[in-house]
Amino acid sequence: MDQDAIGLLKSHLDDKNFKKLIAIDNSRVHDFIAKYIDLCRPSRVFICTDEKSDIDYIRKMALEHGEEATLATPNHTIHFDNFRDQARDKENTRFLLPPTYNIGPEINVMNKEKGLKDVHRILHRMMKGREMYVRFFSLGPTGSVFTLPCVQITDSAYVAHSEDILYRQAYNEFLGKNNGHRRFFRFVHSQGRLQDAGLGLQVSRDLKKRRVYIDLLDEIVFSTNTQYGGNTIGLKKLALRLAIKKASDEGWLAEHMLLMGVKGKGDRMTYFSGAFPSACGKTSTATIGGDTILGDDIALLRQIDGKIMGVNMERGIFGIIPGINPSDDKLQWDALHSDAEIIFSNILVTEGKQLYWEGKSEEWPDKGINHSGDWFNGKKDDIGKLIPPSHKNARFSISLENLSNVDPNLHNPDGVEVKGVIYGGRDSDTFVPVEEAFDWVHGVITKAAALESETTAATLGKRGVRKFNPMSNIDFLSIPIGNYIRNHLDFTNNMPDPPRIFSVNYFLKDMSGKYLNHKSDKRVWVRWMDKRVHNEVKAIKTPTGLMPYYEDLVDIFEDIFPEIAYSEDEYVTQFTCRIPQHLAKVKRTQKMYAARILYTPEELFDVLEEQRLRLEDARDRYGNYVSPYDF
Ligand code: SAT
Ligand code: MN
Repeated sequence: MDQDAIGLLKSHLDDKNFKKLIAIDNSRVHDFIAKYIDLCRPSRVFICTDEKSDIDYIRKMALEHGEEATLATPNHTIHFDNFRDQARDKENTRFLLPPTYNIGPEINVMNKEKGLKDVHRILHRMMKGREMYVRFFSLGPTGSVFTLPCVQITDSAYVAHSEDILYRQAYNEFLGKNNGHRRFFRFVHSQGRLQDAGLGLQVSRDLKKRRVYIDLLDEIVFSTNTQYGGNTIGLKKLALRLAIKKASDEGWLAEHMLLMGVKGKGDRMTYFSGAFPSACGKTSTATIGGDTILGDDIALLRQIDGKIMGVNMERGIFGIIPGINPSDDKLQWDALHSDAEIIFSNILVTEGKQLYWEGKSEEWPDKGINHSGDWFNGKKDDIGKLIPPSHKNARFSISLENLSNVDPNLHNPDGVEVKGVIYGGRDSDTFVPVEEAFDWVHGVITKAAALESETTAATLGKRGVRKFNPMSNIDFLSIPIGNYIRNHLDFTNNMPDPPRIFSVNYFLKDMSGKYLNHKSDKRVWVRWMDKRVHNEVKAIKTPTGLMPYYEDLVDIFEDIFPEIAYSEDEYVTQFTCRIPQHLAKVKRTQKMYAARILYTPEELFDVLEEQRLRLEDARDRYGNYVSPYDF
């Protein structure tokens, strides 16, 4: 054990906290904490165990320090982020790597030495006058082959509190015998200097010094001068980036995926994972009702005994709130109106500490307080844009146990067997609402590696721009994209019956720009996928994959939504194969991989070329827009 580290800890921690820390027999833990106490110079250090009293203390501090405020419902609190700190900051999120490393031009990399210097300079004395919170968690269920131990250091009680809702506590795991030198992911966060927002809430002020730096090889992430969860909650997207690298080294997958159970015939339960970019329907798919949820954002997958097993890396939802209403999102609506512990962020607080988010009801309130300060209907920002009551990326954090459809296997250390994998992006003009790939390789390449999505409010910057987003994971990829695709291709090697791959598109529009799907239709698509997995329905072979028959969809609609008459016209409009758009997409994808992607597997080009030929052949025979009845 490093005596200097112990000495430093002893001089900075009070007796009680020192004892809690020293009870962990892992010198890496002590060294890590000592190093960042020495750098950040907090006035106090709080070691948070899994005891209720410790967690209550964090909750209390979040209120006391103005990071959260109480609301009318007990256990509900509101948090604001700076008006300009409402989403992930892609620009300032960088992987720190030595110059010899090349992970490709699509990934934002910075020289490690330079980055460490920069962020260490920012962190120097950054916690002066503040309390440092130290928390221990497990990504994935504890006591499992999936377990990834983590330690978070932060001076934000909001971050520490959010993690309590979203992750599995693991101080007791760290106490376990033979911990020795066990490795763990490390996160260091400081919100920096603060300023007043509405309700006396304190928000990060020095956004120019906002950084999210990921030291990939040492498995440590730094985050400074920001509060938005996607930039600060270490165990979420910061950890995903580390997990992707680790998974790649060890032969498993860490994915930006939901995990859900779909109820089929009798009480059959079939598990699906699904990748969608942020704000493209992951959470709403996992909470559609009738089915069960294990996770809405990040899944870890392993091939074990010839099966693909999956777990949720998390145990809670950091969900997007605008648009949630009682008819489309009943499960989430009910949970949000229960007295479960919830942290809301960037939502309008009205008279009597009530909440209003956009889409909660038709009418906006006249006034209230939100992340822009005092708000009134018609308020504009400094560039003249109307400020809605809640930010488009306003969120809520809640533990999954509070959802009525939580799956009993949520914490099962073995995970669940994944039989189908879904890919979906925000695509207004190309893919049909649901389609199955011909096989694993075809799916990985044409549905996952070729995935594109129009940008949303989950990241800073312009919305609605079509972006290349393989496996919906591009924002988090920490390895060369070609290698990542190779890992997917190889993932089901030696499996006689790998999971089926499907694409869904909730955002398809007709030529006049009208959405062709209702929000709740996704229940039907999921049900169809379940039937396909169990070979209960046949499918139409088209150039891009296997599409549903009208009759099968009618049966499912009738079953789930007896009040809706699903017409043949609707079906044909939705499932028409749009050949020019598909050909353009193939071309974009070929070009992208040829020009910009490192280590693209050769078969990617073959599979795309085959798809192109099938499309051209169909166009020659049937024209540009082909009804499913023609195939
Ligand atoms: O911003 S987060 O990455 O945490 C949430 C999301 O965008 O999926
Ligand atoms: Mn996400």
